Amino acid sequence: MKINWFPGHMNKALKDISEQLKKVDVVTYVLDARIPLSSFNPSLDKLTQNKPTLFVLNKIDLADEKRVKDLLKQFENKNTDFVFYNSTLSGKSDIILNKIKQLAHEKVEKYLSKGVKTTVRTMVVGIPNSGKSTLVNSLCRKAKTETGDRAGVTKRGQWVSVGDCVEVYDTPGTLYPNIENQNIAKKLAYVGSVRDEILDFVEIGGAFACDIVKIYPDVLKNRYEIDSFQDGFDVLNQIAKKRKFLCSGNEIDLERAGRTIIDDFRKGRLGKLTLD
Ligand SMILES: Nc1nc2c(ncn2[C@@H]2O[C@H](COP(=O)(O)OP(=O)(O)OP(=O)(O)O)[C@@H](O)[C@H]2O)c(=O)[nH]1
Ligand SMILES: [Mg+2]
Repeated sequence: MKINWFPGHMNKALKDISEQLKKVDVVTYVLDARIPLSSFNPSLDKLTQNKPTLFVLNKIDLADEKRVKDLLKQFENKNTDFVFYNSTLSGKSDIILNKIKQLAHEKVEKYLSKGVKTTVRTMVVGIPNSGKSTLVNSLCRKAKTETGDRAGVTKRGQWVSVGDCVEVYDTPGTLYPNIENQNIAKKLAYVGSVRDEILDFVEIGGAFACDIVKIYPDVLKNRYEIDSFQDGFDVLNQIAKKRKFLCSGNEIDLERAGRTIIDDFRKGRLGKLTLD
């Protein structure tokens, strides 16, 4: 199975992002802390490379913070900043707003020196389902944008006023036209950034099992009491047998086992994990 998902609304979104960027002082680039490298989108990187950028390592509550820190060392430079964040918690958004204003300090100071208060504009970009709209709602402390536990909820851009002289543009999650690196594509699928309907959950669940034990050897033992296995199918087989997942005709339901392991990962039931 080759994983690729680039629906028409994403192509439109990238054009709109390019247009709206002219009005924007700072880019707020939301990365999924469970895949901090694989959640970079080369199409977005190209568009936003000349803007000061705040990288929000979102979903940090589900991720392995130490591993994320090690991975990000390579990106430190003076025109960027990082923040680890959980967008579902309320009352923490000042950290983000302050960092955005800091990155726009040249503009803010220029206007202040003339005695004028200016508006700082930021655009929130990132892969689907990384939590962009939830972050925007967290910044304005109101549910002004639609959010949802699946890829592709936001279909068009939307300006939202956050108060205290900051405006935010929420954008649809974007991927890129051809994901050649299928290791990256699999990780995007594991975290829910690719539409679930195009995935084969036997394949993706089995692949996840094999990938995760390379980084966290005890995960399958801790959650499913699986001590050893031959391949991904064997893992799903063992889970299905232990949980008595049967199809009609009493056949083992491998698909349900595949969905179970992916769902357990997404909900944090396997622990705080980072896959890059
Ligand atoms: N645990 C956890 N869940 C989060 C966090 N941020 C967002 N979510 C959840 O992730 C899911 C996706 O959130 P959205 O804000 O709709 O994601 P999005 O990036 O706007 O998605 P698209 O519009 O499809 O691109 C929702 O179920 C949110 O509740 C976070 O920091 N931690
Ligand atoms: Mg959204």
